[in-house]
Amino acid sequence: MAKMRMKANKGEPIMRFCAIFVLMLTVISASFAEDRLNLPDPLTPPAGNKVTTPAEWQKTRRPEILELFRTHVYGRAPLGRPAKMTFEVLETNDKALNGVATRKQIRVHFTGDATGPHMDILIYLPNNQPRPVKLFTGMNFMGNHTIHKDKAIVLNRHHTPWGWGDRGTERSLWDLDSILKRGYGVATMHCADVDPDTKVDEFKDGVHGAFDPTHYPKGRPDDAWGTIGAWAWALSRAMDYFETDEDIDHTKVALLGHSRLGKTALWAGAQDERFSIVISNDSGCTGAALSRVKQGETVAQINRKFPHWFCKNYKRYNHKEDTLPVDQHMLIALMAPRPVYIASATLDSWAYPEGEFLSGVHAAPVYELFGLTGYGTTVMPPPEQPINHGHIGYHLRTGKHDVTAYDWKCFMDYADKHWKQDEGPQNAPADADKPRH
Ligand code: GTR
Repeated sequence: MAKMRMKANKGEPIMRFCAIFVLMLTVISASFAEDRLNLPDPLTPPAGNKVTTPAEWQKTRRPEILELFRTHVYGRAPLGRPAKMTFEVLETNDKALNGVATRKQIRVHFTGDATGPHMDILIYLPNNQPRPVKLFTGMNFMGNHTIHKDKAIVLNRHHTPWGWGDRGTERSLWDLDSILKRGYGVATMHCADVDPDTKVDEFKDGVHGAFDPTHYPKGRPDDAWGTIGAWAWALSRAMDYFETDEDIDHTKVALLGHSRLGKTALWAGAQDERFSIVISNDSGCTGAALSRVKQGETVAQINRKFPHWFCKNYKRYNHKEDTLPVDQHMLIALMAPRPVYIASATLDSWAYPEGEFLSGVHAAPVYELFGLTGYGTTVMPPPEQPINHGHIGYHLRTGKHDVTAYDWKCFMDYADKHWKQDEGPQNAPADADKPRH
């Protein structure tokens, strides 16, 4: 044990050096790239005048940008909330995790048919908090049963191309105990319940299989929803459930996701304004990172490797990022005026931290339209120095592509700040409005 610790200490300065070196390279190459960026202005339509009021943004420009993302990038979901969708309570137990939490497991029957596609929502609410509870929600990669060793979690056997996880194997990504300790609930669902993330099924299974055929009698259109579109749609169905649960404060739900599920969280948060805070962790290309920067993963690379993630139209922009009518800062801007948070990791050059940071910089004018501050700076902060006072937050963590306890701490600090601000001064005496002498 002592030996191991010594080894770790020796390696630490090297790791730190590598991280700083990679960061410096990133910053140098990005500032070079930024000079040449020709980003579309989120506030100015191609044919028309610059939007100057929040009302104009909400009424015309915001829907227009959403439509551009639907048509050219993520595709169009054929429906919103299915009329026949039902929620089945599989379990409610207020003695979960040694009495610390209430665990609920809810099955969403998308078509209302128990033999049709369904998604299980696993929910933990801290018992020491008054109801309704504020919540962090997001999808998981390997099944609800992987986020904690709790044996009561319904085993999910939907396979993804990246395999099958045993109980608790992904628990480091969720830090459940700390989240509950800080008074927040967690709700998660397995992305493969919704769509299995493969290109070989030709959209025959998951929710595509259930909802596509009658809508696409002449074959799949070039702007039909892909896998990320389906996952994002399902997050809104989870929100449909939260609205029905009196133990959950559905006005204070933070939506987050890591990597491909970070792209998903951003797309879901952009479309569905019921999510109060949206958080992207290492979401990279077609997530938070600007495509025109052309560093890290590019549009052509992502389309080649994951042709099923986005709509067919998106392939037209392979090696032609400059012709896209949008870039990812406009996706970030679609969260306005809600707080949005972007997280990167120093060694995650594939997701390109500088490109992720820059989309927040260029989304700021939309927040300013609402009288709000974005980051409040255009300078990328060093690792472990979060920017979290404005309506766009950011941190860079030392290390690799991952979600760690440090990331969660930053997300919760950010939520504390914004949600407590909304509530006004804490513990104010009942007569706080009266003059005090
Ligand atoms: C990578 C992909 C990234 C990212 C990541 C993940 O292979 O190129 O865009 O989404 O997978 O989801 O883990």
